[in-house]
Amino acid sequence: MKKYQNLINLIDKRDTFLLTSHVSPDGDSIGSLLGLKYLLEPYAKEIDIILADPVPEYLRFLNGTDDIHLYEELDFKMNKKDYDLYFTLDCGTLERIGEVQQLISADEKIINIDHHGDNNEYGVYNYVDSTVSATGELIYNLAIELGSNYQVDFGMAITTAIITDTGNFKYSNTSSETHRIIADMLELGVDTQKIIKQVYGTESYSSLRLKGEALNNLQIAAQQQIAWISINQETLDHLGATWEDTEGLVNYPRSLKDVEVGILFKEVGFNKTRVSFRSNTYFPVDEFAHEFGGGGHSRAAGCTIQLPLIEAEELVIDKLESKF
Ligand SMILES: [Mn+2]
Repeated sequence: MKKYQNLINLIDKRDTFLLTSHVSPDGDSIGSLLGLKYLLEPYAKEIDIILADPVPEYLRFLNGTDDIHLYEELDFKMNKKDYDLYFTLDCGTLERIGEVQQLISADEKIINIDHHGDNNEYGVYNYVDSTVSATGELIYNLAIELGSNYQVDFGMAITTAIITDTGNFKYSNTSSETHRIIADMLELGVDTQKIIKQVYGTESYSSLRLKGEALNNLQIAAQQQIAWISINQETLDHLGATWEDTEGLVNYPRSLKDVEVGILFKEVGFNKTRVSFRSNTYFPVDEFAHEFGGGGHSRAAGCTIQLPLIEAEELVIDKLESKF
C-alpha cells in the first residue's frame, strides 16, 4: 500500500483546504506550502494558505507567495470559514502554527506532515519522517504517489525547501534521496542557482552590518565547544536591521573550530528571549531545548525563555556547560 493512500482517498472526497505552517516561516515552510498547493489544485474547490507571520523578504521571489494570507489581516469572511481539511506543514506541535490555531474547526480534520523527530502526532493523519532533510521531501513523495504532473513552480518551491533546510546541502540531514529529488528537479528545469543566489547571496546593507556587530560580540565557553551570539532590539534599531536579518546568524558560532554547540539568543520582547541551537556532530540539541519547553531536530532546535536576555543567557550557558 502507498504511504499516502489514506490521504489521497481523503483529498479525493474533500473540496476546501487550509494550508499552514509554523510562526517565523522559513524556506521549508514556504516551499512545502506552495508545493502542496500545486498538488492539491486539481482536487480542490478552494485552497487557502494562512500564516501567523509574514513571508520573509528573501523568499518572496517564489511564485505564489503573494497569495499567502497573514492571519491578522484576514477579513471577517475568511475568519469564519470552515474548511474540509487543515494541513499543518513542518510543525512538531500544533502550537507552532500560532494564532492560526483559532481557525481550525475540528482537530479531526488536521493532516500533519512533518520531519521533526519530536512531533507529537496531533493530526488525524500524521506523516512524520525524521529521516528526511525537509518537509519538502515529503511533499515531493506525495507528488510521486499522486502521479502528479508537477511543473517548474512546484520544483522551485520544493527545491527551496530542501536547499534551505539542508543549509545548501551542508548539513548531515542531506541524503542520497535528497540528491535524487534535486536531480529530478534539475531535469524539470528548476533554476537552483537562482534559489541559492536569492537565499544565500542577497544580503542587505543592514543585515551585513548586523553580522559584523554580532561577530564582534561572539562569546565562548567549555574550551570553545560552546559559542554564542546575542542580539537585542537596541542593536537592530541602531543598525536599521530587522529580526529577519538574523536568519542564519546562528551558523557563525557553529562554524567556529572545535565548537559542538552554536547558539543565537534574541531578546524579542520584554522578558522574552528566543534561543536557537545548532550542533555539529553528536550533541542532541532537541533534547536540550526540551528542558526549556522547546524542541526541534537533533542538530537544530530552539526554545523561548520568559526572561531578559542576560538572564536567559546565563541560565542556558550554565546548564549547557555542565554537560561538557
Ligand atoms: Mn523543516
